[in-house]
Amino acid sequence: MNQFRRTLLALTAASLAFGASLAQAQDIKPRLIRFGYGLAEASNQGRATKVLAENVEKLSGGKMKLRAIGGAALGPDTQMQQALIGGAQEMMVGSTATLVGITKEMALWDTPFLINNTKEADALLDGPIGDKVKAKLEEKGLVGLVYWENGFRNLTNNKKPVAKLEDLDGIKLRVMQNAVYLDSFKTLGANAIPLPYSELFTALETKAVDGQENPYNTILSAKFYEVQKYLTVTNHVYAPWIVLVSKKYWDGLSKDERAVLQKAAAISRDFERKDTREEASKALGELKAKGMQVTELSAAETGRMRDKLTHINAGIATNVGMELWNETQAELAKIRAK
Ligand code: TF8
Repeated sequence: MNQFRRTLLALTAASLAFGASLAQAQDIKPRLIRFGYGLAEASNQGRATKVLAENVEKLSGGKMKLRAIGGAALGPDTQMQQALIGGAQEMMVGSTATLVGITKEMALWDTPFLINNTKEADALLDGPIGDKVKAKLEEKGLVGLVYWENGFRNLTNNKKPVAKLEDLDGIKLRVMQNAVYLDSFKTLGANAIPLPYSELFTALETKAVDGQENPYNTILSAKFYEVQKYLTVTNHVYAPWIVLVSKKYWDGLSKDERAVLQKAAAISRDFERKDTREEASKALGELKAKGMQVTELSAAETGRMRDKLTHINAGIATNVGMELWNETQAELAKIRAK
């Protein structure tokens, strides 16, 4: 063996030993994490969950395993949140809107037309305001890791094309279990009915409700186009998802184990937003191809809708606190000026 090869071998052996000792130095135990989510496996939520699981496993040297349980098999968002608080389940991803009963500050993200585009969304959610709202979860027994994108919500129904506000009159519209959504759509004239997501498809299919609102991605992946004829492009609110950990579980993890979850969550967030945006950019065309009749709201009608909904902002501001509300407006002004 020549000198070069001998040196190379010695170096490789040294670096292997170093790597192994690093892995051992890390305080990571074998862990099984049950991670629940509401959408189907073949959805943006399901795909990002897979990326999260892969990275938890990789970053922990195979010691930590995330078992993904989709399709609301562990119950709707609100039920999983309680399971996390009680320590019966370790992790989940779900809507911030369904968290408002636990942490009132989450209602900030329900504000109609608060966020205009994805650049604003990322800057606001990943900045000081997003952190502040997330931090409020801890006193309630939850740890918020990252925000994923659910997206801009649009309206579908099976009764008639909705081209103006008055068309909403009498439409039985499923909304999330959230007071702001309920008030918003009542204000707009719909007969708003709160239902958990897990009951939505059946409710549409059996005509218990006429319509619903969700981002294009979900209308597509949940096959709402099979039971909904009309889609109106409203973009009335940007809705985030949030990745949560049970605080009880979190408190029992080592620093290294927490770092694994944090790092993997950040990777999953970046993947999820990119994936969701790519899908959303193509989804409208696909929904049309599936037979949905699409109505674009005129600027004047969008303006009327905005004006009507401005009335509920005062209520949201009171609920989340005037200070947080004002800070949010200031932060948005800063983001928009950039
Ligand atoms: C809804 C939401 C859903 C989420 C999901 C189950 O309409 O948009 O995407 O709750 O996590 O309920």
